[in-house]
Amino acid sequence: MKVEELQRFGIETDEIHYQLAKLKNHKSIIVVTGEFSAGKSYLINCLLHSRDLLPSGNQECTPVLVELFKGEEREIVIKYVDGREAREKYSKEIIEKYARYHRNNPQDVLSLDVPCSDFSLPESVHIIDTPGTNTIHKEHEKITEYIISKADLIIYTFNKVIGSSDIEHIKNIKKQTGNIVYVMTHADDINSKTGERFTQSDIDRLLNEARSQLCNAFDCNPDDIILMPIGSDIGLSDRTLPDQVISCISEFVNSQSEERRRVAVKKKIQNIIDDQISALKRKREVAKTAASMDMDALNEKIESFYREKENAEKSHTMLLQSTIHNLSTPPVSYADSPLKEGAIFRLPL
Ligand SMILES: Nc1nc2c(ncn2[C@@H]2O[C@H](COP(=O)(O)OP(=O)(O)OP(=O)(O)O)[C@@H](O)[C@H]2O)c(=O)[nH]1
Ligand SMILES: [Mg+2]
Repeated sequence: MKVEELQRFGIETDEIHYQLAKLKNHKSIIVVTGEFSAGKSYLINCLLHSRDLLPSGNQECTPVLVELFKGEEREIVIKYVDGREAREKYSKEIIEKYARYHRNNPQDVLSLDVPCSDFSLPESVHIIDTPGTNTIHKEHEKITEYIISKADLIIYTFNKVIGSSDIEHIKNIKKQTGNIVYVMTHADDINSKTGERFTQSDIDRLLNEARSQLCNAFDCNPDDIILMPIGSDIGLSDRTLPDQVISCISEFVNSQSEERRRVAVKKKIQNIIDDQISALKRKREVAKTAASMDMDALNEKIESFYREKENAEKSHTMLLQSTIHNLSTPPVSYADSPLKEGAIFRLPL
């Protein structure tokens, strides 16, 4: 069965194409998320050795997605929610204009593509900064939710303490992926009790508290949680902690063997199909209560969908292989970025 044939069952094939193209292009999408002001943007700056690459600040700051990747710093692509794109000559001012929240931000910008010539992460990585959660800007949260569904790895940041709203957010992330690395930011803060910088034992105590919060909430083994501290300010000069985060990202990327990537993509495609089955089932319920609707046609659609799905499952590996092969000229938009065209149209903004 060809991917396009799934359209007959109302399945959004854009997303499937995107997943297959990502597999083919060996691209790793790493999404940095967490509550507003947790330190997401500053963490990325620290990892990329630049104090002011991304705007950061004490008030809600990042209003759009910012995708950073290895590339020549020639231009910045601005993507709009309706799929339009604009290109600007690369400059700090352009990043500042779009990636810092102010009252007059254009409302319809979804993301920026920012190349970095000096990129200290593995070459296949595209690291994405996101607007913070737990704010009054619900549209920002929608953008963040959307990009989390595309992530291979989530870096979940929190400022020293994990609160109940963090737990809620992490619950939602876990519905999409189990690949989460927790990063406790502000490990270089001043301890208000002592007036001195946090000592190693202060940091260990905070890490232990966060670990037990996560274990209690998700009923998991403490050893299964990957949790590391960072002080993004001191980290700009003392690379001990940032290097640990970079090693962790590199290890993740290296662990993504072809087979594992295939399994992950297969799971994502399966989820897309299962979601559509659930949607069809819901429609059937609505149809039942409405009584007057064409039940036979709807039932037939569901039955035939199940049949097709079973067949697809049997030959899933073949489907993936042949589809990847057929994608020798994939729609460039999906290969380039998770934020383009079809995918954007379906953003529930
Ligand atoms: N000393 C220190 N300051 C930090 C650290 N992380 C963030 N900050 C500061 O905390 C403030 C918020 O950091 P941001 O990186 O803007 O936070 P954010 O999570 O990107 O915030 P939003 O974009 O609003 O969601 C800024 O003033 C940063 O300089 C850290 O690890 N150590
Ligand atoms: Mg930010």
